[in-house]
Amino acid sequence: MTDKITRLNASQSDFDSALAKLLAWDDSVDHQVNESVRHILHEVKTRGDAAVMEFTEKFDRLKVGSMAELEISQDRLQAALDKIPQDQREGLEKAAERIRDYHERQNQQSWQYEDEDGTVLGQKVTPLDRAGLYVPGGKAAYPSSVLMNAIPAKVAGVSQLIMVVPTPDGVVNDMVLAAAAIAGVDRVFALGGAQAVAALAYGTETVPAVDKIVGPGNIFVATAKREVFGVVGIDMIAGPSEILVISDGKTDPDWIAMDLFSQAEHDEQAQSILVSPDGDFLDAVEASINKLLPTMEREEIIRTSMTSRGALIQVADLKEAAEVSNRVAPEHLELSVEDPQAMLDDIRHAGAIFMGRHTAEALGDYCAGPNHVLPTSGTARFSSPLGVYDFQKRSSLIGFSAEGADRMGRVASVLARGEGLTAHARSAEYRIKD
Ligand code: HSO
Ligand code: ZN
Repeated sequence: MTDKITRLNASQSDFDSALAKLLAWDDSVDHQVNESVRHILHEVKTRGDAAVMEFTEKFDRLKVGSMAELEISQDRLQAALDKIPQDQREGLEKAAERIRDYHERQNQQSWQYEDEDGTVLGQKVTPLDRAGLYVPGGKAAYPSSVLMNAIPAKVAGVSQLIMVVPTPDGVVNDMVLAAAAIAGVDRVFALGGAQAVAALAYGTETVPAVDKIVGPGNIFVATAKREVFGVVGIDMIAGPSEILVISDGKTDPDWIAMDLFSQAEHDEQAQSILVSPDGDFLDAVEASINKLLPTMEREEIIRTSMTSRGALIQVADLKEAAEVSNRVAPEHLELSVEDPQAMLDDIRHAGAIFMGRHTAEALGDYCAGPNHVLPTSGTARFSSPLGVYDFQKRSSLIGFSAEGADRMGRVASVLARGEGLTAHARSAEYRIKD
């Protein structure tokens, strides 16, 4: 390795600023991108299918005579499922089963209770009517992400799940279509970019408008999602993948190096950090990194990610390791230690926590069961993995008995008059017994 991987020590005087510098990344939005996304959104909103077809021809070099040609039929999804290698089909099916089992436990229940006046209060849980799932094309077209986004939506009870996936030059990814078939996606359109987000948000003659758009995408997709937020819901704006490993120094250094690579290989901006109280172990992992890197298919991406955003951090003990991790609030946190349960109380911010030496983060990406759509860039401080609850909403239930209306009507009347809102007050007062 020419560039060395950053080495920090939590005891160094400038550790705070060194850590802050390490975590910073450029997420500034390009003015040019904003402009062109706004234009695309406006065109699709006002001209519907015609604009979507024009942009698809321009950006994906895909010319069609009608929008219907851009819909990928259920038969085509089934054909993709039949076409992919048997081991891939079984892998997707096994993963889907585990993801479904896990997410079924997240289903929220409606509830009601009655107070002493016989007044009923509660919360009614309702799935979204329609959700849209954006699936990127090209090198980030992950069938596993189709499962991770689509299954919670279906478990939540979403009646129509509409997927969009760009097919530049008409090239489709059969594994992505197979995953859509397994997850029970209702309709699929060969669309991408800001025009696909616009079609889902505003609806066109052919593409139904959805209530929420989920799924990752490039800068155009992310910008479009930001712009349509409010018209529809969105999930989150995903940053580059991250992993932070806390090790007690007793795991095979090759395992740890490969776990760091597993997120570094996603892209050059991905971030892989190892934290350990054992300085010799950090040396051993660095040696493993240098030994294993030339064997990697994505060597250059991993090298760039590891040398520009990776770090090996020495701490005094596992307590301090947890403190450093909480400051990073990583998307993925591996506790590669003897007793991970004992560390849990100290861990406050992480998208997903992988417990123990045998728990490679990669298994969580595919088939453990929990979702791999996780908060990135420190947002685990205030947000959670994608789940069933992202496809459900809650309505409050309020049903006053005559006694309740009398008692609480008096309270409401006083407060309403205090706010100077007479109609509110009188509306409550009509129901007060004389
Ligand atoms: N680690 C990625 C998800 C993924 N990995 C998909 C492999 N395929 C985001 O956390
Ligand atoms: Zn991954």
